[in-house]
Amino acid sequence: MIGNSRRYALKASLSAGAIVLLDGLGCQSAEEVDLASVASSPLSRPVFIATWPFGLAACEKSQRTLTQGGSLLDAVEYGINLTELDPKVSSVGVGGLPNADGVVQLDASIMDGQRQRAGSVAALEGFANPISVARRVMESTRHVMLVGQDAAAFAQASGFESQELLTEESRQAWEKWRSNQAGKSIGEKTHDTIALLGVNRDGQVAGGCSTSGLAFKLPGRVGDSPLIGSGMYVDGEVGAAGATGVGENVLRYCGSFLIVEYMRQGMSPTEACISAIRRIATGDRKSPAELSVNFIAINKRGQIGAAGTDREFRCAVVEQQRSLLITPHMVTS
Ligand code: SD4
Repeated sequence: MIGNSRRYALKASLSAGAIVLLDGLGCQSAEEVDLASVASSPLSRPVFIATWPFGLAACEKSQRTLTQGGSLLDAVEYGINLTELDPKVSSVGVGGLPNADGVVQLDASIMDGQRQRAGSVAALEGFANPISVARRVMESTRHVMLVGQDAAAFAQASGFESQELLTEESRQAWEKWRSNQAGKSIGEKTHDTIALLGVNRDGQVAGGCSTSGLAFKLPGRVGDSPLIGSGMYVDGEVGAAGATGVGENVLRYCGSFLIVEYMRQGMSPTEACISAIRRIATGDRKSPAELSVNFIAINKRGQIGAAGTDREFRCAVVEQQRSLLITPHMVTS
């Protein structure tokens, strides 16, 4: 099951160009548009793009943060915080589905294209906003990545408050999985990371991503999201990319870094996303439809792009006053 994104996507699956009401997304309305109609030239900066329909409220929060005088990094962080704190999103932060032991372990990363700074946390337990902890790692240590119990100790020492992340709903989902799972593999379809990328008026670029990872994963498993260059990457001279899907299929190819490098070589953001998916499929000798890899990208001019292998994949874009829900380019064969 794909939980939130599929539910939200169904609510939003009206014809292209329609103004759709998006109950449960925390935002008023969005225009559903074809990728082609918005991806051929740069949008009006500042522009934010995020994975999945729940990314719309996050992008709107990012935009508001800039309008209210916040920095681009604030915008990325506070936008993602909104999703992390939404217990209805079962793949990020509070309410995220737990690992096989019933423990919620979160991964997140943030990156600033101004000076190629980055911070990340992996397998973090007990803190609702891993993106904020990742930012703290970036800004107040000389390191990039902290993991597990030591990341939690760092968060505690940095003043973040710990809390229970398992909700009644996510606990019940875990109980159900546990009672049904004998002989079955990990539920690969229970994933929906938020990756959020932004370019401000001056063409500065930043990005972040946050996830509870694959539901019912092995304890200690780390996905692509906190690995700089895999789940997310920013290059201040080029643009940024982010991923959602099965992390194992993204991190073996440094998927987001690959997309940024393709853009550096002159590809549009969408072409770069498609090329990365094809590269993964070729390397794995599999059909793209078997991979569950989905990407968003933006270049520093404000041109956006997206491509994926999951039919339900959608992304959200906010530019100035417009909120858009976009069906990315599908790569299935
Ligand atoms: C992971 N890529 O941990 C994440 C999960 C995900 O959309 O994207 N979900 O593998």
